[in-house]
Amino acid sequence: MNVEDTASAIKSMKIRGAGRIARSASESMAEYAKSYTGNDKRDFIIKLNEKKDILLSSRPTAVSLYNGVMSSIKGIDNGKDIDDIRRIVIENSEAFVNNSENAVKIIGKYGADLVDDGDTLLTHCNSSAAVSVIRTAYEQGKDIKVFATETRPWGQGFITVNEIAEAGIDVTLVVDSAVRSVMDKVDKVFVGADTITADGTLINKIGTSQIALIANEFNVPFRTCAETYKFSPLTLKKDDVEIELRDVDEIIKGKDINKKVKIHNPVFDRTPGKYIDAIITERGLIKPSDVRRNIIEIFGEGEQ
Ligand code: RUB
Repeated sequence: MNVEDTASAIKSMKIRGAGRIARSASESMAEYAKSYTGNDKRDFIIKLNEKKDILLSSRPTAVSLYNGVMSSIKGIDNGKDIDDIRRIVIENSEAFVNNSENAVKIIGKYGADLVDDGDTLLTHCNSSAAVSVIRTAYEQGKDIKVFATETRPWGQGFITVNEIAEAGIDVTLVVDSAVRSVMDKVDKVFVGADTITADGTLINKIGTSQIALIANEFNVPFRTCAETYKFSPLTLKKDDVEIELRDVDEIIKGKDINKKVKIHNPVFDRTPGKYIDAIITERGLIKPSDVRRNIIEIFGEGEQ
């Protein structure tokens, strides 16, 4: 898919989930590099930067999009000529997508090792990384049950329960407000991540922070499953991650509601690191307090 169509599919959530948007954006940069027919190296670099900006403006919160797109154009300024720049973008994109897909599998394994036979798990929204943990635990032969939240307003939980049921796992759908009433039956919570900030704050689907608080109240371990490209180098100096506000129609369409009522539709929230037992990454388990050090190791300390 070309860059413009990819950006529009991300905006309208035909492509959604932090990992998927990052991979599809990176792939569309490679598609653009393949299709470039000009003969001016400087023009090619300018156009690649314009395409980058189109993708980055499609959704504001998940840093995976930024990391995926930026890693696709890494080193283009050192490209010798147009063919060399094209090769750099294609190879970068292939490496990002392969590493991303592998990371989800590795996270599945590390996460599943934390699941015991007979456990009941709870997940929120639809996270490929969290579903990978659940599937892998089941494939390891563990007898597990899962609660999955509906995830208002968009209903990503329906995707999750179908994926889990298709894998043969016992799964129960609950509305978001039922989390506290079922937490006494839950042994472990696994959710995904859109962004992890340098101070170990998790930014994920709206409702995640309430689940973390409830898990904390019940002494249930709360873990987020996050490839390290969900870590934000942009937050090393300043944490100003924008929480996306989406169209209020997602909430009120088809509802009988007085015109004077104001509607607020934030689609992500922030969970402080103190409520997170571990971040499960392809590098292993990371404590929220170690995120800053990991960001510096992976991305460096320089200007982002
Ligand atoms: C999706 C969401 C997911 C994370 C992680 O929100 O919050 O938990 O993106 O997903 P939306 P993954 O549906 O609004 O994109 O593990 O697949 O990257």
